[in-house]
Amino acid sequence: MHRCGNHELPQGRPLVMGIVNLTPDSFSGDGLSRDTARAVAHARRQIEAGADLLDLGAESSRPGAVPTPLDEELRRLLPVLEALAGCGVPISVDTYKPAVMRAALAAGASMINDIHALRQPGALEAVADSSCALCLMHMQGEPLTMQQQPVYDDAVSEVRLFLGERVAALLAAGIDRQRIVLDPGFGFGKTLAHNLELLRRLPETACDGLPILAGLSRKSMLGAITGRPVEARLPASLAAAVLAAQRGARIIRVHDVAETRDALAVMQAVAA
Ligand code: 9MG
Repeated sequence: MHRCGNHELPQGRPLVMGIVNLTPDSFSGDGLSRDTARAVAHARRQIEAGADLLDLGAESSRPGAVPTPLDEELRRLLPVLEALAGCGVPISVDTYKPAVMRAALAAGASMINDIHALRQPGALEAVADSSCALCLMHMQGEPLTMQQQPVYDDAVSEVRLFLGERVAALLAAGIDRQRIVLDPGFGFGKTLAHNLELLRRLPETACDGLPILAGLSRKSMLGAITGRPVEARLPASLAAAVLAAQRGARIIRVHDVAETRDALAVMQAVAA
């Protein structure tokens, strides 16, 4: 991904995307839905800690989550997005709703991060004429039920096939491939075994050399491995970030920006 709105992204090292969760979600202990000033302050701290990009999300996508109405998603998102205009780093907005995409782009978003990979009617049209980057994520099912019984013959080839089909749909809609980033969607309709196989074989999940975004921070797969509750998964999240970066992930989506930057800096120093 070389195009991200008007922003130049740093080259030569994995990029860290800081999560700004604007939902009332208490799962990862970071929900900031009710207070714009607190959310903006959190976002600014993520930038000071070294975030290369921010990802603002105003609808929970954790397992079991129910959809958020459009007006509520916009109410949570827009004041924070507007307050962060000109903050110096590209802002990604995590949404699958075309109306939110349009509003976010009008308010200055440089990337759309879509867990539905632009499959909603009108989504391709909402982003086609902009220059924003586009993250296409794989998910089996919907957040409400996706973890009930995920099934694959071969998770890696099915994720790759899906992402390849979505890339073809974007190219057919006239979208430049330089705008596209792919994501296997750790934890989205996957068992622990599926997630581990996807991480082991991460480079095989993306097609045509497109960049990969990996989101593993604090996820339940790390709880399943370590037995730790969500608030004690920082060491496991750092290990997962390094493993993903070593397998070529270009963007790592995390809650703990400074710690992840340090872990990746050690990895880079050893690799040099
Ligand atoms: C919104 N969201 C939560 N987890 C995610 C992940 O792993 N990737 C992307 N792209 N978005 C995510």
